[in-house]
Amino acid sequence: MIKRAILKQAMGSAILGLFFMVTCSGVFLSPAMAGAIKLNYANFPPAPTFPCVQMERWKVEVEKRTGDQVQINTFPGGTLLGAKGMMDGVMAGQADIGNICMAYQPGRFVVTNATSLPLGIKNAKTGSMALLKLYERYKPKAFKDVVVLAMFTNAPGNVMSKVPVNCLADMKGLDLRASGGAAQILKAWGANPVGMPMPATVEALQKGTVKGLFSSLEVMKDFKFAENCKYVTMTETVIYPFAVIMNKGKWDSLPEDVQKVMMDLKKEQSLWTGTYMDDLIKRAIAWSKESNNVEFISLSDDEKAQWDGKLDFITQNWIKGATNKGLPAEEIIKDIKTYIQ
Ligand code: 3IO
Repeated sequence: MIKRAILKQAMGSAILGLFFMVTCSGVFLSPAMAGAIKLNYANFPPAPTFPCVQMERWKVEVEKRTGDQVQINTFPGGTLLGAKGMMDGVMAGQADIGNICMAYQPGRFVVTNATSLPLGIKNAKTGSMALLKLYERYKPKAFKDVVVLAMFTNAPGNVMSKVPVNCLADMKGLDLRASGGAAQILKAWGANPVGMPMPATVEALQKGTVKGLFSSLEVMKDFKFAENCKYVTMTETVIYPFAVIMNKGKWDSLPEDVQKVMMDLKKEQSLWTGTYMDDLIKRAIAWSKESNNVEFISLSDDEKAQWDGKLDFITQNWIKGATNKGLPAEEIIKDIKTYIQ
């Protein structure tokens, strides 16, 4: 008993001594200490997918450019926040930083979701730059309680399916997964849109709840959809806008030099991600052909004109809705068209 008490006391003073050594040497107090600022960054899809690849790239750049003052802890795969709770979760401080896909809450991000109208965005690089410009120009209210760290889009969507789709007639009643505004597009083409975030699609395809999906083709590789979907019909229609956002209170607590590093990275990161995505699409197409013998179906000019012609009303409807909400809808569309030229 006595021995133990002595041991306890000795340990206690050793810890106390260590505490003084550390505090007196200033290690506890210096804000420039490595990793002194810790930020949690939440993401909803699995680690190998592009939203998480760009997250890891951002982490590395921020840690490097702040001289390791900042340590970013990343949480892919919905381990901290999921697809639908991302925006509110970051606003509430459950994560400091989060990556949102705006299509999952179409009514919430009216202005930025205009980039997902069928306006002819050709690739992710163009889409990403147009989206960021649109955001900077209109500073939509939806983002007033957060700080935007980057914005980017995926590449234009195509139909990935278990059955070949050669013409509009083949789309009739086909259960295809899509989210946000893309559901309207699939409906206009005669298909039956089934809404769910991307990560839920893996099981839906395996179980047969859906016969395919409509999105950018990198998912053929990153989610291994090529194992289920042996056909791709090249429609090259519409992108999804994404944003990386930070909790406002957390932002305000950061030193100015750290804030500057992040703001200087905003456009660069957006461009990096768009470029990464476009390259990834090329690799995913090659991989799908080589490893899974996927057949790529292109539409004739006549057929493509028919598909495109079914979508004109979508932008018109958006303009009506946005105008009713008091937004300069015509101007927003005109701006996007200019940005993507
Ligand atoms: C997406 C979301 C998470 C991971 C990879 C992705 N590629 C494209 C999307 C956008 C999306 O959710 C969708 O509905 O196509």
